[in-house]
Amino acid sequence: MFNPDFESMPVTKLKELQLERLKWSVRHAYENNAVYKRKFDAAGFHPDQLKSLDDLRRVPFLTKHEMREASPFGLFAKPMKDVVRLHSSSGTTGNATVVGYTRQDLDTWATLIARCLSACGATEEDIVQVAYGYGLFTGGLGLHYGVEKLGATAVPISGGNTDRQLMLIRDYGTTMLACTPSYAINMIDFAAKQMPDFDFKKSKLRRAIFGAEPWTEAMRKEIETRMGIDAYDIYGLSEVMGPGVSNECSAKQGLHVFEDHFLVEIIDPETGEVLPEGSLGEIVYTSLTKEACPVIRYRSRDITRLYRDVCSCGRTHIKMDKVTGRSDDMLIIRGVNVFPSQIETILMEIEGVEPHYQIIVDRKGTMDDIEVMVEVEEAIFSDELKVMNALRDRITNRFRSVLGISAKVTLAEPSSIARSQGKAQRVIDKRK
Ligand code: DLL
Repeated sequence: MFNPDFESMPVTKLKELQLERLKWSVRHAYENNAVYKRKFDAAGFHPDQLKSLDDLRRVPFLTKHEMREASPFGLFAKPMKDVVRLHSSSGTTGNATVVGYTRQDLDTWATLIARCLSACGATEEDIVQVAYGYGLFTGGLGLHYGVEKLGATAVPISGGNTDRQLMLIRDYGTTMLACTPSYAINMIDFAAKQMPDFDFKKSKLRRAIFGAEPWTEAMRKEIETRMGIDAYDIYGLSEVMGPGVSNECSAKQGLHVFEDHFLVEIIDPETGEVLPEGSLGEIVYTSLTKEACPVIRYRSRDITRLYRDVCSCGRTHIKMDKVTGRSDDMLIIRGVNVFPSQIETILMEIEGVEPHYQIIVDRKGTMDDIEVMVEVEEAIFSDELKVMNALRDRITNRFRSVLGISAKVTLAEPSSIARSQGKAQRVIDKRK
């Protein structure tokens, strides 16, 4: 562990620390930001009323919409002279949100990423190729400073330039890869097609830290087998900090949320009611130490579950399930709720199918229509029509029996679906 005192702190002590920090954070937001002051006043809440962690329920939620309205700097609680870096959310839904960091915030962030890398088994001996995009996106620079904080070696290549990525893995002896899982699949595909003499299994690559988008267990297995590595999940969101809000440990059963810096709740996305531990719902974040951009009860729209168990890694921090999607990614197909990740799981179980797919949603009259396009192996694509038809029927039947939806399945030629260098665009929603 990078910070054993904090990461394995007994839960009662951890809660005491959270309460102390929560009081500071809520007061900091109230006293130094006009938007928070207005919201708290309107809800009849004053920071003096916060006596226990449960009192947080009296505080109003902060929505993505409010964040955007306040953009660029309306939710800052420090003067610009103290803000040393800006980043922005990727803006997948609506406009991007701008976030700021003080020197202290950047130090906390780097420390939390160092914790994540350590949780994946990395040490200062590792050479970490940071293939998340550098720039306003938090992935590249976020990982970068964490690698340096750990004392490992950062290779700041950013996303793209796939041939160069592979050359550096070989020439620099990269031991760890940091990128989106979809970009890792892209690298595997590129190597197979364009660099036949490149073999991941002969490289020094041993582990990877993948995140920034949902990815299934089936996808993990696929990448681990093809690259000959151990792959871990890193989660985060710009509004709350960037990558490093939570990370998997050696147990690979859920992601520990760094509770000494973030307080988490699960709510019913429809009613806003706080749900008991173990329930599936929307995760809500409250920052406990952030200076420039505190978030108080921020509704992330990410859907997951929280639970505290005795983890084999020794960390005491609460765990969240792998995020399967955001509430706004959920497709409602003729009344049936489907997440793209459920479609991925089915596709990855079927032999002959490649891990490249896209989901197209449209509305015909009043009915939602879904088409799943998936690439198939070269040999199958050039095979007889009979083989193709049988494969298409198998996939269609699995969608019907497992998810209860009837989807049009299109088997696509190898390499015909756009490859990602960052976050993959899995869903094309023509209804919007
Ligand atoms: O994606 C931060 C990040 C960078 C995380 C690199 C991990 C690695 P945003 O661009 O603001 O920030 O997007 C945040 O992406 O609310 C989730 O919906 C999704 N997301 C991020 N990590 C994961 C993950 C970065 N491991 C949004 N699994 C979040 C599933 C993820 N979804």
